[in-house]
Amino acid sequence: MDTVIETSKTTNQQEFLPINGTDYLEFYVGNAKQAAYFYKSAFGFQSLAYAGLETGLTDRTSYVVRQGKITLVLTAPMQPGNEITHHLERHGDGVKVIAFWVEDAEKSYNETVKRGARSFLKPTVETDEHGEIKKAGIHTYGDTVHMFIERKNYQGVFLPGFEKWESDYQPNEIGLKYVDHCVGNVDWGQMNHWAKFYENVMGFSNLITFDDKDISTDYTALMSKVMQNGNGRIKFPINEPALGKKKSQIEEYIQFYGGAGCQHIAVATDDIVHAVSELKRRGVEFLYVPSDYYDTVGERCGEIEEDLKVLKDLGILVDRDEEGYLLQIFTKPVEDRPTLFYEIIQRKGAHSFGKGNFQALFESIEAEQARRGTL
Ligand code: TYF
Ligand code: FE
Repeated sequence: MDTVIETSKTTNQQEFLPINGTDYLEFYVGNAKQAAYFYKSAFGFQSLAYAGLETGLTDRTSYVVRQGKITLVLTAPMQPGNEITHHLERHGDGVKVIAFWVEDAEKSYNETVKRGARSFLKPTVETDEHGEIKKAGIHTYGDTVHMFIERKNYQGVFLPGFEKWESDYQPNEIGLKYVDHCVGNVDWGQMNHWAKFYENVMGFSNLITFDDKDISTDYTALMSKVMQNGNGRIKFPINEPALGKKKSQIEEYIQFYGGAGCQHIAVATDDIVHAVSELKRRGVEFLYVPSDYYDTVGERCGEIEEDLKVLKDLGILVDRDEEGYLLQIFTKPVEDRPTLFYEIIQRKGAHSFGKGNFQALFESIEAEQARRGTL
C-alpha cells in the first residue's frame, strides 16, 4: 500500500495559531432565502440569525442556520457587480468562507500573514449592544478564505449586525453534530503547494497521504493529503487530479467550479442510520454503491454493532482501521453544477477517511459522471 500515515507530530501549532474549532461556513448563493429553506427542511438546521435590508444592509442578505456545533451562513448578493455577484458568476453556489473560532483574531492574522498568507481582511472590531467581536481573514485555495473570529466578549446570537431570526417553520434536527473535515480540490500540481501552505503558514501537519495508486479505479485518479491542526479539530484533505483513462472527478469539479474550491463537507453524527433515514425522507439524494459491496463488508471490517441489512438498505459504507471503524455516505452534489457535496460520517474509533471504500465510492462517482456526460 502506498498510503503514508504519520503518527501525530506534536508541533507548536496550537501556540502560534490556537484554534478552538470551526466557527462557521459561509456560502455565496444565488438565493439565500431558498438555500436556508433547503438546509432547514432537508438537513434539519435551525433558524439562528438574519441580516439584510431590515437590518440596514443593501448589498447582501444572509441567513444563518445552526445544528449542533455546525453554523452555516447563506449569503446572496443584492446588487450587480459586487464581490458576491462576481463570485457567483464564476463559481455558482459554493463555500466562500471557512471560519475558525480563535482566542485572538489579530494574533492569528499577524502570525499567518508573517508566514506568507495573503491578507483578505485586516483585523477589524465590530460591536453592537451585545458586545464586541474581532475578526480578520486570509486567502486560501481559489477564491476561498479563512476568517479568524474572536468572540470571547460577545453575547449576541451570531455576530454584530445580525438579528435573531425567529421563524415558525422549524423542521426537526436530524442529529448532525460538528464539522468533521472540509475537503479542498485544487488544480493539477497544486496539492503540495497547498499542503505546504497549511504546514508553513498555519502550522498544520500531514496526517495521511493518498497517492494515485490508492485510488485505483480506471478514471477517477486523484491524490490527497490530509492536513490537520494541533488539537485535531480542523482537518483539511487537499485533493488534486491525477492522470487516468478518463476525466478525474477532481478535474470535473475544477472545470465546473471555475478553479479550486471546497469539494465536500463531512458532518459528524452519533446515529448515522437515523440521520440518513431522515435525509432520504426529506429528499436528499445519495450516491449508491452496487449491492455486492455488502457481500465483503464482513470480511473486510469484522464485527460491527449495526445491522448490515439496515446499512445496505440505506447505502451506508463501512471501513475499519487500526483504531476502530467508521460509517459514511456521500450525497450527490447539492447544486446544479457537479461541485459541492456532503459526507455524513459516524466514527466508531476510526480516525481515518474510509480508504477501504474508495474503490466502490469512486466507481459510483464515475457512474454519475457518465450520466452527466462529463467523463
Ligand atoms: O475526505 C475523504 O478523503 C473521503 C474520501 O472525491 C473521498 O471522504 C475523497 C475524495 C473524494 C470523495 C471522497
Ligand atoms: Fe471525506
